[in-house]
Amino acid sequence: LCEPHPDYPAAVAYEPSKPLQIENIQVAPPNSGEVRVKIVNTALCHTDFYTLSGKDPEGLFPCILGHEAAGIIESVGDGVTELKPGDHVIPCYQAECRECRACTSGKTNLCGKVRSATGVGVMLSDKTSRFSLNGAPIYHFMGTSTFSEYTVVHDVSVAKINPAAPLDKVCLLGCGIPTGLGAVFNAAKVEAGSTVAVFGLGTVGLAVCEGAKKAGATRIIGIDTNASKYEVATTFGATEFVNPKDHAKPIQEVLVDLTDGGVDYSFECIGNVAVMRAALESCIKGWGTSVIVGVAASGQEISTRPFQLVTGRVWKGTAFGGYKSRTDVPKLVDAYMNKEIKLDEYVTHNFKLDDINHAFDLLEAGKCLRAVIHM
Ligand code: NAD
Ligand code: AHE
Ligand code: ZN
Repeated sequence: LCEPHPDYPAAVAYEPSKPLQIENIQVAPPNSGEVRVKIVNTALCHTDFYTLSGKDPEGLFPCILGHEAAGIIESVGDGVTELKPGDHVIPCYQAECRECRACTSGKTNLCGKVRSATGVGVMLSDKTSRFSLNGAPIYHFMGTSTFSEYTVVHDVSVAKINPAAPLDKVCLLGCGIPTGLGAVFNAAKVEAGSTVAVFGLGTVGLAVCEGAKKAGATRIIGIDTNASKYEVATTFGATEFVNPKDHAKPIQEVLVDLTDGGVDYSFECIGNVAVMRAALESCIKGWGTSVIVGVAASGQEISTRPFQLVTGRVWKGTAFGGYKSRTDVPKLVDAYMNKEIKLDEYVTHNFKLDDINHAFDLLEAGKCLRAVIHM
């Protein structure tokens, strides 16, 4: 199985803000501690758009983007014992080695084992890429690079899932939906009866709405500058909406007035540092907690008056909703199979890999939630 591999299509990002190019690339066999995965479906997340924009300090070009996918193991490298060809998997940008200080702390999902390599677009064992085109290397992205029919990932970054699960739906469990749900359950720990504000009603924000509803929040206020998001957000649990464009005063003042002093929990799901401040300052004095989920561009910084924190508000953030990838992603797949969480409702478009640039255009224009690519 680990023989030289014929060429297979991938969408290559050659330069910031330029359309991806479909190329037949070479994907080397997996090295020790690695697996080669045939990607069946991949979706696009706003973070792919962010890195393609050139604003990600870890963005390297040429690279193969993509980190929200599902597929089947094609071959495994030496020393890989827990995965075999034929296993259905979700590649995860958060690894889980179960051995490092982070994994054994019981306090975080931010495994440290392969992060130094995935941040610079290579594999850990030899610090090189498995992707090339006519001998020229192409960088990996987030340790996943799922906009390719074949990809190579570290074995500690692979969640093995129920083979009965539809890959064109559970691919979404690679990023956005666990992030939103986990922001509610793991980061904020929203209680029944809470008032919640959700800034940004893309897939991540809608998953926050879904989680908040499940947690028993009674008011779920959706805030988005794109009013076309409100109707769908209602179906995910949002109970009311505020469009910042309809108000002359700062949005935090609007929310404080609407909620008798501020919300119990707020979530920033956009990646805008001014909105992060507004989300914090929308919280109630004494206990209000604001969770940063959005990813802001290189060089951006957050600020607020320290008095906001002195008076009891809490500012925190979350990556992948705090979920441990290999342990929790299979459980989320089972939750979907048991109809306990939504996935189908987030898929607004389906495309072939050749149409991936159109999917990027729709995401940027706010006209889609998740576009799923069928390889
Ligand atoms: P998306 O593009 O689908 O949704 C963003 C939403 O924000 C859109 O509905 C847009 O209209 C709205 N918006 C933009 N500017 C606004 C403003 N000033 N005020 C109010 N609304 C505004 O994106 P997504 O895929 O849902 O991702 C959301 C964010 O979360 C991105 O920054 C992404 O990079 C980040 N993200 C973080 C994690 C993590 O682990 N922390 C995981 C996934 C995504
Ligand atoms: N390279 C980026 C990092 C951006 C970032 O914060 N990424 C999120 C995931 S976004 C998924 O859509 C994350 O989980 N980060 C933790 C990690 O270890 O990367 C930048 O801006 O520097
Ligand atoms: Zn993502």
